[in-house]
This record gives sequence, C-alpha cells and structure tokens, in this order.
Amino acid sequence: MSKKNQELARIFERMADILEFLGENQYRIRTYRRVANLLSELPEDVESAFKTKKLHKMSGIGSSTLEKIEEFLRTGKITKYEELRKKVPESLLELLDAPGVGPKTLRIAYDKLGIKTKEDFIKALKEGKFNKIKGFGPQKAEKILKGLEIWEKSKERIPLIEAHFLAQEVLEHMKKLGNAIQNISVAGSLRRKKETIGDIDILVSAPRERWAEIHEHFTSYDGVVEVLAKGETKSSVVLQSGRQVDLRTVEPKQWGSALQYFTGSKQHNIRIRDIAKEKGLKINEYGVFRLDTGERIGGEREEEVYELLGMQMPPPEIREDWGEIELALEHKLPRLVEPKDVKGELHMHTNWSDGVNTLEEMVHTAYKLGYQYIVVGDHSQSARVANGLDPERYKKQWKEIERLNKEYNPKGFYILKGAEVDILPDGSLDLPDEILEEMDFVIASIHSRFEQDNTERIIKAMRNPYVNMIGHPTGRQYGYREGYPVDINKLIEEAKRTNTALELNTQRMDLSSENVRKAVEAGAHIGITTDAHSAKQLALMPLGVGLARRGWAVPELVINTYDLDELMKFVRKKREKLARA
Ligand code: DGT
Ligand code: CA
Ligand code: CA
Ligand code: ZN
Repeated sequence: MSKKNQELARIFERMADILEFLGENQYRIRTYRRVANLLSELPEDVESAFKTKKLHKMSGIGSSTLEKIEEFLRTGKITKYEELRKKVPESLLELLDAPGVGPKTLRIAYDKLGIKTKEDFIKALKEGKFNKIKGFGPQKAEKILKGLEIWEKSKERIPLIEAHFLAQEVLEHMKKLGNAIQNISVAGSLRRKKETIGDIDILVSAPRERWAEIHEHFTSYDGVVEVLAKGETKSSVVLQSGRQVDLRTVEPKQWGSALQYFTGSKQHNIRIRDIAKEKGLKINEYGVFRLDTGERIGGEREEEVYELLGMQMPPPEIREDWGEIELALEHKLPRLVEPKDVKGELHMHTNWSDGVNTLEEMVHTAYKLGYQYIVVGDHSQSARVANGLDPERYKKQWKEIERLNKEYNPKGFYILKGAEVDILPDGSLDLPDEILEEMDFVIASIHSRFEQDNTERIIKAMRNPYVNMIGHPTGRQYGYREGYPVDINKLIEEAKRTNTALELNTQRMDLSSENVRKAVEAGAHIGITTDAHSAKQLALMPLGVGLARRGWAVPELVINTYDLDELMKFVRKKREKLARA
C-alpha cells in the first residue's frame, strides 16, 4: 500500500476518534472509520484511483469524503481535520495510538478528572483515580498501564537478535497452517539483517481463496496483544513484547517480485526501478511488466526479477545501494560468507568461568552443529565476577580437554585450548606468555575502563605473538552500552599487520557492519563468534554470519571458515612473524 493511502486512512481514523471523543454523531464516526478501512485496503494508489474515478464509484465514499480526499491530494491537508484537532489537547490525541486507550476513555479522563496531558493520564492511572469512576475498576487501569508500557517500547527499534526470535515464533505458528501456505519468509530489514529492526515483515504466498484463513490465523496467534489491522492482503499486530509484525499475502506467481519489493531497502528498490525503466520495464510487488504493452514477463522467482534486468541478484544483506547495484550489473558481486562455510566456534564460555553449561555439554552441542572445532575461551583471572581462571585452573581444564579430545578426535572434531584473556589497563595481558604459548587459540578483550580511549591498549595486545583475535574490538554491546572511544582504522591496520583477527561478536553486534566492511576492504581477518555462555547460544552463528555479510565479508577473510589446518596455520604465521621481528 502506498504511503499516501496510509496517511489518508490514518487521518480519517483520527477524525473518527476525535468525533467520538467529542461525543458527536455516531453515523459520521462510522462513516469515517469505513472510509479509513477502504483506503487502507485499496490495492492501488489513492491518487490514481481518484483520477480514474474508481473512488467515486465505491459505495461508502460520498461526495463530502471525495472533497476531503481531493483537498488532501491537492494540498496535503484536510481543513476539517485541522479544525477538529484543535478541539482536543495534542498530548491526549497521541495516546490514541496506545493499545487499550480509546476516545471514550480519554473523554472520561478529560471530563471527570480534568486530564489534559499524557503524563497526567499515566499519573492518574497509577494513583488509582480512575477507580472511582463507574465501569472503570483497577483491572482496567492495570491493563491500560501495561498497554502504555508496551506502546512506549514499540516506539524503539528492535535489536536484531530479539526480532529474529520473535519472527521464528511467528513463523512456527504460521507453519501450522500446512499446505494452505505455499511460501513464507521474513522480509524487510530483518531479512537484510540490519542491527535494529523497525517492524518485522513477513511475506506469504498462497492461492487467493486461502488468504482470509491465513490472516485469521495470523491475528489469532496467542502472542498478539493488539490487532492494528486485519485485511485481505495485509495484517498488522502488536506482540506482548510491544513489537509490531506485518504480514502480507500475495499470489504464488507474485512471490518473487513481492519478496524483492518487501525486502527493500527502499533506496535499493528505487535504483532497481530506475534501471527497469531504462530497459523499458516496470517492476513492482506484482511482477515485472513491459512498459509498452503492459505484458507481465516474470516475477515468480526473486532471481528472475534481477535476471530480467540483466544483473546478478545481490544478497538481501547488502541491498542498501551501497555499491551492490553497480557490481551486480557487471556480474562482479563477491561471494559472501555463508552459514555453511563456518567450520567452528572461536569464542564460548563454560561453567569453569561464567558459562552455564559444562565443557562437555558445550563440546557436544558444537559437534552436533556439524563443526570441526571449538575454542574453549574461558575468562582469565582478573575477571573475578566471571570466575576467571588462573594458570593452575587452565592447566586443570586442559586435562579435561585432552580427555574429551580422545573421545572426539576420532570423529573428526577438535577441542582447542584457549582463553579470553583480559587486556589490562596498560595493554599487558592477564596471563603470562608461558601459559598462552601452550594454548591453541587466544582471544584478548577489554573488560574495564570503558571511558578511556583504548586504541593503544588494544594495539599493544595485538603485538603479543600469542593473541589471535581481539574480542569485541569497540566494546559496544548493542542496546546495553556504547563502545569505548577507539580508532577503528588504526586497529584494522594493526590487525592486518600482525595477523590478528577482529571479532564479530554476534550477541554484542560488535563489530558493526560498517566496521566489518572497513576491515574487509583493508584485507584484515575477522572471526565470527557467538560468545556463547550456554549451549543454546552456540546456535546464533547464522545471525552473526548475516551481520558479516552485511559488511561484505568474504570467506577468505573469515578465519572460522578455515579447516583446522588452515586455522592453525593462521596462528603459527603470527607467532613466526612476530618472533622474527
Ligand atoms: P524497518 O522496518 O524500519 O527496520 O525497515 P524496513 O526496510 O523493514 O521497512 P518497512 O517495514 O517500512 O518496509 C519493508 C520493505 O517494503 C522496505 O524495505 C521496502 C518496501 N517498501 C515499503 N514501503 C515502500 C515504499 O513506499 N517505497 C518502496 N520503494 N518500497 C517500500
Ligand atoms: Ca520492517
Ligand atoms: Ca513493515
Ligand atoms: Zn566472552
């Protein structure tokens, strides 16, 4: 649906709300709501529907409605709406977007309690002022407060990992419909693996006669707290977590073009449509068409959309108009790292330090994931809260690692001795070289002094011949804390020079995609890790791979796509290089 349709539908909805708040004529309120519904269901652009007089023929759209639409298309405003808005305090109007807050509730608040702002409204709810009002009761107040909390949250963007899990649950629910659904996929920024997601988009293809059933099933998912819209082609819901999910249905033959369209990004799609135009084609969510005859020439498969433009299909993660279009036209897109390339986990914790699972459980899970190796990277001694290990405890742990290796090596799986060693404030390491030398793979990370510039501190750590990867290089922990000041360009340069990898930590989303891209362009190595503190978290790897793909990472530079031999070669190369220097 076009933006204009949405905007206009919202204005009619809002006018109905205001009239209801003012206690006006029920008939007009119903009319406005019906118009809002019609507009949001309109398959074409309201502007063209107006020009072709299609709107004029629709029942439910009278002459005064047409006048308002005409005014909006001409001026971007509706006078009637501007007049109505002045009759209600602005800050109360805003509350109408919150679940469970309708115009009637606001009217009561305004009339009986003299409430004129959002803040007063929340305060009155908390203080139980509504309880005295007939038909209101503490349960209703509680429900509204909960709704407001969710609503506030929904205004923030969703961290990728959270969106991923929410979407997985919704997909599971949708799959219960079985063969009513032909294809289903996430789209939008979640498919592009953006670090934060505005709302979750899900696309479904199915024969038209199944659509009603599909939207019914979607909106009745038990994680839904509010249904924002339920239509023939699109429904929107709010989940308990306050997050919004949109679901769209298309016909099976439209699957490819719709998936392309709803994956975005908008910038990417604008460029794609321009290229289509130059080639005498038109591309939209319904398919690929010839401009002259209007004939539909494709759209069932997503690749086909790009093929018809004579280009490669850029992976969803890089569809941002960041240079991918030019390369795709020349058929020169790089082959990005894929989840199936990953051969091992480089960073995880067991209950020897702050992990929740035993070494054996972590090892078993990694083996089941089909990996060749796992680095045991428990914290070092100065991480007291994390129960960090001193040299003696590492040596004890090695005994257990050796025992497990006897069991796993014959199956082609290798447990590597390692540590996540703390980089101390002066850039020295929390473990002596003698211990590090006996390890197979060492991560060094900063866990203190987040306020200072840590560039030199990290560079010093990189110059240790036994440090193979810098853990979470910028210190950013998405949604929890900003990173420390650090010159990423210098780190990348030194990483390349010393043969040290930079970690892309899936859970912290550090490195950002931008930084991955810088590292890749400079030819520095990256390690994609889950930093798992439980066996379950080891499964987050594909998301990390998605983040790396967004940074255009190629397998040659991602060290955990290497076979064990190659990985050990990477380790040895640094030791030899720095020993010589
Ligand atoms: P978000 O939700 O803010 O993280 O970002 P997206 O990219 O998921 O954006 P969203 O949910 O508004 O729309 C999903 C996709 O649908 C978007 O990436 C491209 C496509 N799309 C939506 N509206 C428009 C539009 O007005 N023009 C174009 N070209 N594409 C659109
Ligand atoms: Ca979205
Ligand atoms: Ca959306
Ligand atoms: Zn860690």
